[in-house]
Amino acid sequence: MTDSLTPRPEHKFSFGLWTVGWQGRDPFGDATRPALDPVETVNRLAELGAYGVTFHDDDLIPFGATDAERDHHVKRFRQALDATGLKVPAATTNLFTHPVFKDGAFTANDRDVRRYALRKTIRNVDLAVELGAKVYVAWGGREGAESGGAKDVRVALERMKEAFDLLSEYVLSQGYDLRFAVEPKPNEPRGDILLPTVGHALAFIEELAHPELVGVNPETGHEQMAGLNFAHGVAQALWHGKLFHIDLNGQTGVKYDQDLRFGAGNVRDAFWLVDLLETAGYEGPKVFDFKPPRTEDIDGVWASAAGNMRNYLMLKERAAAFRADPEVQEALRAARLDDLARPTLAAGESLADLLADRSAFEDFDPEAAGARGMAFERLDQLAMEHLLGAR
Ligand code: 3MF
Ligand code: MG
Ligand code: MG
Repeated sequence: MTDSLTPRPEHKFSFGLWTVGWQGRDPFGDATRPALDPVETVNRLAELGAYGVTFHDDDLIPFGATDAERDHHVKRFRQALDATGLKVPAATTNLFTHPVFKDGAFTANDRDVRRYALRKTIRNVDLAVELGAKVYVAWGGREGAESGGAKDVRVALERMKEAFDLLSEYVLSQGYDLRFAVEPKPNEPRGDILLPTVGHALAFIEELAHPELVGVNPETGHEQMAGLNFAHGVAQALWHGKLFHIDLNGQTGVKYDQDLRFGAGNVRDAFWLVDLLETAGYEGPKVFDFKPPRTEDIDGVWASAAGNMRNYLMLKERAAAFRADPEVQEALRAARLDDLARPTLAAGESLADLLADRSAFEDFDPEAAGARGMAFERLDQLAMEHLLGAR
């Protein structure tokens, strides 16, 4: 293994306790693996070269635990973090497993469920901050509906706003250095989930009382389940300054949520995503939110976990080679990416100047411009050759 393919903490790779800890229970079958002790997970992730670990409250502290049990679980976890140096860059709330959340949490029709969901979240926000988290992820998997009359979407969005405004007020009142990251998903487990894509979430955030405290946590498979281009969604989040966190995994097109390891599934989208994150200088944590398939035993779980990081690093090498190749640079110019980077009006030019510019319209030759080739195929073939290691 070459050194550049060895995961190290500075790569900021992180894993959810629920990922390697998934026991393989699915709608059709029972668990195929035993439960994994969070302390064992911390130790193994550190050995594999990860930077961090993230968790839902209930991954660490079983739902319904007493205060004494809670302290015990947190203490053991903290000791493992201290011993290994693994960080907790982010944390989140389980607002989807218990039957109380069957109709949602922040947007449940039942008001007492919404109040409980806020209290459960705030309790774990305190723990997240205690453990050093800077981001608090909010995935509203049960915020949605299976039928039209069951949810008044405009009213539910008002309740969702109320929840984020209250959470922001709490963080500000405590003086916490914590920001929220909304994780969009189109469906599963609900038939249709509110804030289904990165674009919906970005628009929602602008309606909040403290939009500066809220960004997005896009996930590969979630955007691809909606047939969307993940790299494009992430690029738009970056453009808005809203990429607070990212969940990476693999998915093969529009079907059930596969949660494959990163790089499996749509490898071309994975290549462009890594190229984007690396060239944009994204410095936040990169979380692998995958599920080791239920065919795997515990050795297969760790092989799958390691595969995420190695695939990222291989794609990073391939993307860097692509960008450094003089032929690619020439192909990028031929495809006129440099022209796209030039503002459409020249420096100092006004709208009136554009309107007076005959070369922009009266004397412009659309037939000639329409006949110009864009040379994108040559550029894409070069990308393919780098991706497949042919160059
Ligand atoms: C579901 C998910 C979630 C979220 C998590 C918050 C259970 O498809 O992706 O994982 O990522 O709840 O981080
Ligand atoms: Mg997911
Ligand atoms: Mg996720």
